[in-house]
Amino acid sequence: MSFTSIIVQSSPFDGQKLGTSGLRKAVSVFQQKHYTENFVQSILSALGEQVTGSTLVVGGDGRYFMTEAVKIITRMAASNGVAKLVIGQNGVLSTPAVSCIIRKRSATGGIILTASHNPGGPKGDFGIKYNISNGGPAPESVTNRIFECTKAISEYKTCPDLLVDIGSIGVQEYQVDGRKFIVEIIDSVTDYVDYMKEIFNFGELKAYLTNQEKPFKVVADAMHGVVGPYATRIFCSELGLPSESCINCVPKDDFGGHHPDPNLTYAADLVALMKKGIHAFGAAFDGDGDRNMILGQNGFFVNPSDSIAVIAANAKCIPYFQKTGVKGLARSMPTSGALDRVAKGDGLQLFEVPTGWKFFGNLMDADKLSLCGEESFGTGSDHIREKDGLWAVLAWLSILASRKQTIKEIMKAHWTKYGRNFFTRYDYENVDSEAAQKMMTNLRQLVQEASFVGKCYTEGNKSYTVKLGDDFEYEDPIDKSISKKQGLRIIFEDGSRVIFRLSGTGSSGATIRLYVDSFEANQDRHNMMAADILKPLVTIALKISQLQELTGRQAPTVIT
Ligand code: VG1
Ligand code: CO
Repeated sequence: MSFTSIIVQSSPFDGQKLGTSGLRKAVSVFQQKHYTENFVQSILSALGEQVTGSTLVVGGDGRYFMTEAVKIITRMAASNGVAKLVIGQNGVLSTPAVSCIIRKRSATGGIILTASHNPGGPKGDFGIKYNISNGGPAPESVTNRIFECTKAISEYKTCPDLLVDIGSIGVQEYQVDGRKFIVEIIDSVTDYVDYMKEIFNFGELKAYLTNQEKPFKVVADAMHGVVGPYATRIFCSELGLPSESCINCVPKDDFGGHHPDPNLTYAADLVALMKKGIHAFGAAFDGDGDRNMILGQNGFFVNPSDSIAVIAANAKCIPYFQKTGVKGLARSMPTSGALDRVAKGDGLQLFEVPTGWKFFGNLMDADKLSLCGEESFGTGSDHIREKDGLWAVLAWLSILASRKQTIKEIMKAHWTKYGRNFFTRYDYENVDSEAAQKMMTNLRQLVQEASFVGKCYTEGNKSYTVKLGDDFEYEDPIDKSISKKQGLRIIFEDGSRVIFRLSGTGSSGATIRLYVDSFEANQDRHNMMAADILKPLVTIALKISQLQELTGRQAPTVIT
């Protein structure tokens, strides 16, 4: 079938700036005439000459407006000279699956349709991310180029009559403006699951999980996000677990009206289920499948900052790392220092990067980094270039199968060996933007004053003296690019840290994140609650920032 493209006149929309991870706005914003088209054209234009003859992977988390977006992308890609699109069946691909497929098929890049952990549905959020040829989120050099295109756009190219069937697996061939345009619809799950079978020993895992005398009860909660079909295939079809092991595994375009965010607040149902004590292992995932929460029996919570530290310390339980070794470790700046202790103990290099997975890619491509994580329930490795929720779960299950201990026992042994970093994050969602900006501006000024260092803050019987205050700045060790203003840090003499950042993934108002990290070597205190240990530091942080006075918020929306 042959088609002819047309040029549509358009003009820029304000604010098509990519945040921590792609462009995220309310669905109604994306539904405006030309809005999505402008952004897609900007991605394609930012590719420059690379676009001609390129192969792009396209897929998303199944949220409302995704199929419309796939249609728009298909028509525009054809008109802009893309040679081939690889699309998940019905448009469905998890974020880690996109990364896996880009690498496996040596694609030019990929477009991911998701607003990740943000709610979906007609009144929820939509989002578009662009990933580059290494499979990872576009670095700032690329996202800045896309943003510049959005500001200068005057027209876009599309092929309005082209209608691709995204429901049927197979290859379709079209002629567009005299060029061949190929669309390959692939099974959403197979490539990813095949890769997991290379990384982990599925035979051993199956034997451990389905042991007739002592079956290991697992529950995986997909929160109605994209992980559902992947989890069902892996846990039920491959590892032989009963179907009730997978809950909320039918994807819904509005995630059942919930936040598809795997934390103690938004995955409260799973926490309640785990507290019944029936399951030895529980996990939840976010909308696009790159985040994970790990829970042990009776709801024992594994803090994400600890999770990556435990996986790093036990990497030898995973066949992939038996082959590649561990080249180095990395965490985002606000993530607790638990990983630093593993790096020190095991003689590995540790990198501290700004928030957002895009900062890990260069280190991985340069063979300096194998395992990395973020406090925001992101865990991953250099097997792909995205964080990977199911990978994290399989990593934990491999460690459990190899050590034959419970999650709680493994965590306790880890703290005994390395000491414990207590960590908490307070999120204040949908705060008035001006108030949030004002708080950050005041605080930036304060922490950068020369007299700030040496100041002593006392709360109850605890005193903390400021060792350093700054606005975190990062120089990429590989391409030497510099990222400024990545979060206000207050570091005390004893190594405790208080960090303030504004979220870059929200779609309305501002979200303030307050992170608190404190190391405790004394084993007698390892069983205490993080909330109790960190209370003085939280109080000091609130006082220094005047958060409550400036925002009018007495309590955070979410505490991790
Ligand atoms: C948040 C997290 C960050 C994560 C990002 C994308 O960003 O803090 O660690 O990489 O979301 O995750 P921010 O700017 O809101 O703090 V996902 O799973 O929403 O793509
Ligand atoms: Co996500």
